[in-house]
Amino acid sequence: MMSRSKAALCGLLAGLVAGIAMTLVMLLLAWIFQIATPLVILGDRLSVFISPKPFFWIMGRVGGYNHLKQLGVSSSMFGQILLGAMGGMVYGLILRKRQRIEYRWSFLIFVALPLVVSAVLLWPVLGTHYGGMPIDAARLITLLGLAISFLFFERTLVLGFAFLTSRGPAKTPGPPEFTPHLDRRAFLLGTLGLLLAGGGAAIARKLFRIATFSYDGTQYKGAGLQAITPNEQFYCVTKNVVDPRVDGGLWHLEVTGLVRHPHTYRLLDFKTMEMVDQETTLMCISNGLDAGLMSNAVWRGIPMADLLEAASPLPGAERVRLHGVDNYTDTVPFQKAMDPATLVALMMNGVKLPDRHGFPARAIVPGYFGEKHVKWLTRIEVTKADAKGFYEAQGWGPNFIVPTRSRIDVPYNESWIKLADAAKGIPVKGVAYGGARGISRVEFSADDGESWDDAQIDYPGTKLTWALWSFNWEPEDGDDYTLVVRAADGEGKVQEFEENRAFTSGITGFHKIVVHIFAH
Ligand SMILES: Nc1nc2c(c(=O)[nH]1)N[C@H]1C(S)=C(S)[C@@H](COP(=O)(O)O)O[C@H]1N2
Ligand SMILES: [Mo]
Repeated sequence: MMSRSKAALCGLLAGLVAGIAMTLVMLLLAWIFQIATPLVILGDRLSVFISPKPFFWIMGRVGGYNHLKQLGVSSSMFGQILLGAMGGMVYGLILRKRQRIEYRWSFLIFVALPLVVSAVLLWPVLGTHYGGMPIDAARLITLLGLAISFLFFERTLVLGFAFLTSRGPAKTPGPPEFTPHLDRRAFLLGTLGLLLAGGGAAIARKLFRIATFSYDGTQYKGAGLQAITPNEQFYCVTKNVVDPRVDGGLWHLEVTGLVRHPHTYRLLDFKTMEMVDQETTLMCISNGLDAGLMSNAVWRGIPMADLLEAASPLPGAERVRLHGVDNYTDTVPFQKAMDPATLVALMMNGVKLPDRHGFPARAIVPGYFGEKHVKWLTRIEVTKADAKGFYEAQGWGPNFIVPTRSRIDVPYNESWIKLADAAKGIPVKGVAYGGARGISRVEFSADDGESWDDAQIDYPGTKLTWALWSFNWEPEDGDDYTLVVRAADGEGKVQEFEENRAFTSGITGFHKIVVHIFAH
């Protein structure tokens, strides 16, 4: 019988290599078939348990959402390889006592058991497929992917361990101890592990290149801002590490839940349906007073009410839960879903939705924070009052209606401007947004809100969009000025700092900048 430490060590090495092989398989499944793996959906699953305050704290500690995602993926990767190595060690110790384990036992322990455990733990996020497979099919595909990955782990472990510890050619009888023979085998298996790790790293690099890190958090603001945001510059927020790139043929849209006639639409079905064009502004709930997580586009789509009515909602329908193919969900009140301005949008500024903005379909819910505008929409589920979505479960809200906000885009904060250059006035410009209430008035102050003047509305937009404003400011002396803007929504209500509004319902207040006018 081999020594305990040797059995453990051989198991550890075989488990380590098996863990690496399994991770490589997962990366391949993600890269080739766009299958969801624990590397990313574990993060989805866990993040709903972190409420916004600690979430921001952690995000601050690791340096932003992108770093948090990278940390999540890399720790999942190292975690599962470590777990694999430990599993291998246990396997080695058991084998030492039993000489051999029947296949059905190793299958049970290293394939069936992890499959059941991960199915239970990851159940709510299994219905994910980055190629746009419908949720129920995606759940099966994800499970299949897990089964294949675990099978690779099990085979690599069992064969690797046998390779390390087998007696080798019949001519060298006796117990396998640390012989040159074993050393060579350990070296070979270790080399295999390194090769697999290299392959994994290569695929991880490919995935990294198409990951969302390069564009998640894109803002739109500042000089050059246009009334309609060009698609390439539209702000972008995503929870994903790699965003879906939906195959229009695989994808479909379901209308389910509390309805008499559930319905499934294919992309082609929409070709013959009546569409509306609607300019609508979107703003993220976490948009800071001076930030640009806000943009405006013309969306073309089908009123959600048309799809809901065709399905005949049942009594008790109080909310509608919208599902993306990326397991993202959010809810809106049933009444809001039935509002004629709530759309299932298929086009953005005259072209089909860009992938990162939700191809082939996204929800447009005017006046509600960006969260509700679910991208890569694949299911519209009519539900009862207590239904919750991804960020709602995290603890955002309870108020998701955009409060009136305004921003100064030009000049920039901390600008230095010569008094002589200000003789003809300094153009001050910006945006104002009143949710789905429109903007009726914008006022400007150059003295930190002591006195106010009416700004000019250059682009009024519609009730559902921002307005663009400007003011020709003529400072008389060299001084430091605090410029402030405030807007009134379409109902005449002036924007204010809402003291009792939780930050999880979006912040309120006034955008201020400091401009230095100097005489010489
Ligand atoms: N499926 C899906 N929809 C989503 C998200 C997401 O991560 N997945 N992010 C939401 C958030 S937080 C915002 S602010 C908006 C951003 O939309 P945009 O990237 O098209 O500007 O999409 C929302 N819809
Ligand atoms: Mo957002």
